[in-house]
Amino acid sequence: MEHDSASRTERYKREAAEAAVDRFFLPGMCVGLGSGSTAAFAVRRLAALRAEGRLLDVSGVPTSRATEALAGELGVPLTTLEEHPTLDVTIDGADEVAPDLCVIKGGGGALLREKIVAQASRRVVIIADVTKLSPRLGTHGPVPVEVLPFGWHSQRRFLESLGARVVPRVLADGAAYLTDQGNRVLDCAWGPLDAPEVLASRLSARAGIVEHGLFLREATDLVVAGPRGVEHRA
Ligand code: ABF
Repeated sequence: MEHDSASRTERYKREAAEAAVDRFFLPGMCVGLGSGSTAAFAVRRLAALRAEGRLLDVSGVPTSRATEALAGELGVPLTTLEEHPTLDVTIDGADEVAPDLCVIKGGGGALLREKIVAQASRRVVIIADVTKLSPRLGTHGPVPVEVLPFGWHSQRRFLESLGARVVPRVLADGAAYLTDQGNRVLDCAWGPLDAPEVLASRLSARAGIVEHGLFLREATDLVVAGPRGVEHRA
């Protein structure tokens, strides 16, 4: 019996992840392993299938140290983009998904490696629970922006000049949150975005901004789970 919406959402995350692994991971593949709690269900599904003797020749490139640790703990074979510069498919989560499959990612802080792995993949399957769906990017939350520690106050000023409300990401104890690369993350709230492409190009052109969470061309598929079951969109 599910007592609250949180447990329902967790079930939807698991259902979307498992459906995506079952549909898109095939024997012999080199795959991208996303970060966050939804993507963790995908890693667990791959491990479960391996325990049944399936997909034993699938190896994965992790998009974060946390994913690397989880995969290692579960015995999922890992590889690197150096060994496999092109991946067959990546399965990863998102913070927000628009109807045109543009997504916001980075809530988990892994956006740089996630975008590198996504752009190295022939297919990028976003997995999400129905709460992540959004009519327009920016409706639900901020756009994470990864910046070098050198000069990050200038980036904050720049982002505010573009109209964002900028919140530097910190840990529970108030210390600066640092990505796996040792960079800072500025969570930038613009509200619903009129022209995400224009914003993305302005962010990409700024020296000191390492990456941003607007993934506008990466996703090829979406597997979303909710009260009406699991749906695949391409
Ligand atoms: C990663 O996990 C990030 O790109 C994204 O921000 C986050 C989503 O986390 P969760 O699946 O826990 O909601 O994919």
